[in-house]
Amino acid sequence: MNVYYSETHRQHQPPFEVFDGGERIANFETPARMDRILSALQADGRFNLRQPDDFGEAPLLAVHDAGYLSFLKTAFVEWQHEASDYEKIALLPATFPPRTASKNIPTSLLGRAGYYTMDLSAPITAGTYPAAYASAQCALGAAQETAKSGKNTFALCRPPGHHAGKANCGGYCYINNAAVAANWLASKGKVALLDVDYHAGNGTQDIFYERVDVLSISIHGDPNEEYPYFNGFEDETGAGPGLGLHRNFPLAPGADDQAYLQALSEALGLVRDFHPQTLVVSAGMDIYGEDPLGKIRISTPGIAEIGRQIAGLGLPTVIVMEGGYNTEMLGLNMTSFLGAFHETE
Ligand code: OKP
Ligand code: ZN
Repeated sequence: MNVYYSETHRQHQPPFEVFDGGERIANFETPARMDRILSALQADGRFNLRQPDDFGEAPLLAVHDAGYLSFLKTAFVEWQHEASDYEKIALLPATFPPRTASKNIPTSLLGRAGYYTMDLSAPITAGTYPAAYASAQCALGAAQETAKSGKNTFALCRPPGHHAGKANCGGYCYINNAAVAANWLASKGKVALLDVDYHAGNGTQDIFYERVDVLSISIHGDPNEEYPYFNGFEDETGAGPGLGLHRNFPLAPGADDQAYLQALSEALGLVRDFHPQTLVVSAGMDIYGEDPLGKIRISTPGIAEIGRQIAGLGLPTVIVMEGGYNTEMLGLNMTSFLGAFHETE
């Protein structure tokens, strides 16, 4: 299986995030995550690394707001002119719009930063835009190969993407890699996007909520209890022409392999009924029982079985890397997930 990967992700290494309670802590989303996956792929022997072509900015602009992307691109340099020495390393706003906010987008940098940011886990550093851009190119490279050959591909994306909406970053995400790939593929035929990361894919939901040509489904920790809190409820099912074409499967804290596989089987039924030409999977390994950010309890064999069930759809599939923060187990969990996608190629 070909794996689309760029070393450019290393330019993005935010030194901190701000946790609930206000503490600055080391960022959970690290380059070391990729190193673990790369060594596991290499040890497995059935994967070939590929550098993606450069598809340019147009496919990113096709899912993200132009003002948002231009903010992402220039924010760090602008920040250097106004930050104190302590703050220079990363731009992280602390003021966010309430529901009654004006339609105006403030002209100042901090005003725009608050407007385009969802939380305190997406600091913008010097290398953030280049890394996020390269990450999206990996998803596009994988999508292109799958479209051409019908083979399954793996986009080893970092930073991840599924919390990035049309006009927001947040949750370690800046550009929605899976959405960029799914939208690119949608010009060739219907696409289903299945998000199995532990956290609800609110950015993906935002992007495809009214679309008829993309079915989006997310299985995740119940947003009553879990980040990102404000999307991922069962009653959010799409809007306008896309009504019925978004689905959320919230799982209770402590959910085990069996509970997960039951929700998955219902989700896969919806995918089958939609008759997509291609499947995009947002693959987050933070469903693993020992993940520091997760509260459900999926085992490594359970992760392999989830992969097997999805691969059993027999659809040309682009697997896009999302989260997973038990760095030590990330390599094995990811190769376990990918295992079945070889056999059905
Ligand atoms: C990104 B992805 C927990 C705060 C969580 C951000 C989590 C982002 C997860 N108290 N902060 O979906 O894996
Ligand atoms: Zn996650």
